[in-house]
Amino acid sequence: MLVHAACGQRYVVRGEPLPPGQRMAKGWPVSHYGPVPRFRADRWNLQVFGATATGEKYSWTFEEIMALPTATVTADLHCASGTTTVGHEFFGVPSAVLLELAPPAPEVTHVMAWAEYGYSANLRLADFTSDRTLMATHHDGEPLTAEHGFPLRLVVPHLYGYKGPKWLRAIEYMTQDRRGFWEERGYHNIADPWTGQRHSYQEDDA
Ligand SMILES: Nc1nc2c(c(=O)[nH]1)N[C@H]1C(S)=C(S)[C@@H](COP(=O)(O)O)O[C@H]1N2
Ligand SMILES: [Mo]
Repeated sequence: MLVHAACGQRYVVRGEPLPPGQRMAKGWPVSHYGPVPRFRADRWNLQVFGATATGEKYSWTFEEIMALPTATVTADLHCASGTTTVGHEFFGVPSAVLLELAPPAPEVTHVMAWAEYGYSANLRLADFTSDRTLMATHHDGEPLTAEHGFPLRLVVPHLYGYKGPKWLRAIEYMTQDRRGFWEERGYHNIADPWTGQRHSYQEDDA
C-alpha cells in the first residue's frame, strides 16, 4: 500500500495486499444496477440543488461542464462485492471547482450524488470535498464509455465503488445525512475499503 503524502489517499502497489477481501479483476469489468442510459446532449444537464449558500439552484450543460477547469486523478476502484482494478487515470472537473461555483450553505454536512434513473450515493461533505474527488469525463485519455459512465461520473478514490455514481446528474447539498441507493439496501454508510466497511450492520462497530 502506498500513502499519498499530501492527501493520505491509499493506493495498491503491485505485489502488495489489496484491501481486505478484495481480489484483482481481469481488465475493467462493468458493474452497475439497471440499464445503461443513452446520452442526449440537448436534454442533459448537471444540477446542484439543496442547501446552497444563496438558496439558488445551479445547472450546467455538458458543453459548459467541458469548459470548466480540469485535473487528472489516478485511482484504484474497489467494488464492495470483492473485485478491484487499479491504476485508472481519470480526467475531469474536481469537486472543488463545483464547490466554488456553487457554494454550499455553512450548515451543509453531507451531499447526495444523483445519477440517471434515480441512483444515488450519500457522502460526508469531507469525502466529497477531498482533493481526489473528481467528476470524470475521461479515462486513460479517452472519453468515458457509456458502460463506465459517459458523459460524467463521480470518482471518490478512497471509498468503495458504489459511492461513485456513473451517469452523474446532480449534487444535492444536505444539512443532515440521508442514505443513498445501496446504503438503503444494506450497504455501509461510509464505505472505507481499507477497513472493509461493506455492510450496514458493521456501522454499529464504529
Ligand atoms: N448510476 C450508477 N452508478 C454506479 C452504480 C450503479 O448501479 N448505478 N454502481 C456502482 C458500483 S457498485 C460500482 S463497483 C462501480 C462500478 O464501476 P465500473 O462499472 O466502471 O467498474 O459503479 C458504481 N456506480
Ligand atoms: Mo460495486
